[in-house]
Amino acid sequence: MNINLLAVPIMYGCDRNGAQYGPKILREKDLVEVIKNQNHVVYDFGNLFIPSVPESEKYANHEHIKYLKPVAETNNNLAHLVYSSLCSESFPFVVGGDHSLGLGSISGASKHFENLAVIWIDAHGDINTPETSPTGNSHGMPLAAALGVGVPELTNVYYDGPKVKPENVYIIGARDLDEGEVKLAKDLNLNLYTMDTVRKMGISTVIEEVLNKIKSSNIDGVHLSFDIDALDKSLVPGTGTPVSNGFSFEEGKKLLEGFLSTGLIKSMDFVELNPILDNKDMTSNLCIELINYIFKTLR
Ligand code: 6HN
Ligand code: MN
Ligand code: MN
Ligand code: MN
Repeated sequence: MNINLLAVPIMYGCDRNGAQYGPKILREKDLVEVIKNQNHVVYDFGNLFIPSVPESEKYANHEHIKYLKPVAETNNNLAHLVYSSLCSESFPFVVGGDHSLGLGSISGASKHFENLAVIWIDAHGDINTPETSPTGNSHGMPLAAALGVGVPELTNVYYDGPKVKPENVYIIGARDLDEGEVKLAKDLNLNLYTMDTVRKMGISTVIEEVLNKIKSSNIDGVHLSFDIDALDKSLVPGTGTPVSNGFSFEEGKKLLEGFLSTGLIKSMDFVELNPILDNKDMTSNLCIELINYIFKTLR
C-alpha cells in the first residue's frame, strides 16, 4: 500500500512539553524503515509546520481554550494533507503530537468520503467543549468538534459544520470520561464502548459488533484514531494523561488487527507519545512495536 506519513509535532492541545517530540523519537527508532519492511511504499511528508506561540499568549484567542488559533490552523493544514492523500489513493498515517490533531484528520477524511465512520480508541472520550472541559486543553475536544459541537474556530475547521454523524462514531476503551462527556455521549447516542463494557462483552465481541454496525450503515470509509493511553498506565509512562485499568499490549494488538485487517480503515492517527515523560524509552519502543504490527496487519 502507499502510505503518506504525516507527522504533526504539536503540543498546544495538551499543554505539556514533550508531546511535540513524538515524531522525532519514532524516526530515530526507524519509523520509516519499519513501515517499509512490511511491504509498503512510504512517502514521508516531513513534519507539519506548527506556529510558535509564547506561553504568555495561551489564552489570547479564547478565555478557556488554550492556544486555540495555532490548534485550528494546524488542523486546517492537516485536513488538506489527509484529503489530498486519500484523493491520490494513499493511506494517511498521522503521527502526533497530541490528540487535538484528530480533528484535522477527520475533517480531511470526511471531505473525501460520502459517509465516514470514526473509531476512537482511547482512555478518554475527547468530546469536551469549552463549557465541560476541566482543563481547557483542546486534545480533550477534537471528537466533539468533529461532531459539530464546540466553538466555531474548531467546528468550522477546513469546511463549515459537522464532519461525522453521531451514529457513525465508535469510542472504545474509555475509562476517564468527564461529566459533560458522559452527558454528550448520551445525548448524541454515540456508540460508546467504555472499558467496563469491553470487559463485559469481550474484545472479540466488541470488534464484531462494531464491524457489523459499520457494514450495515453505508459507510464508505473509516478513520481509526489511536491514542496510546488506551493501553494500561503501567505500559505507557511516556504519555501525558495515563489511566489505569487499560488494555494490555496483546489486547491492543488484537483490537488494532481486528479493524485494520478488514480493508475498511482508510486513514489513521497514532498520538500522545511524550518522550520527555518516558521511562528508558519503554513507551517509544512499545510504540514502534505497535506500529510494526499495524502495518503488518493493515489491508
Ligand atoms: N487525550 N478529559 C480530560 C480533558 O482535559 O479534557 C483529558 C483529555 C485527554 C485527551 O488523552 O487525548
Ligand atoms: Mn485522546
Ligand atoms: Mn487519551
Ligand atoms: Mn479526567
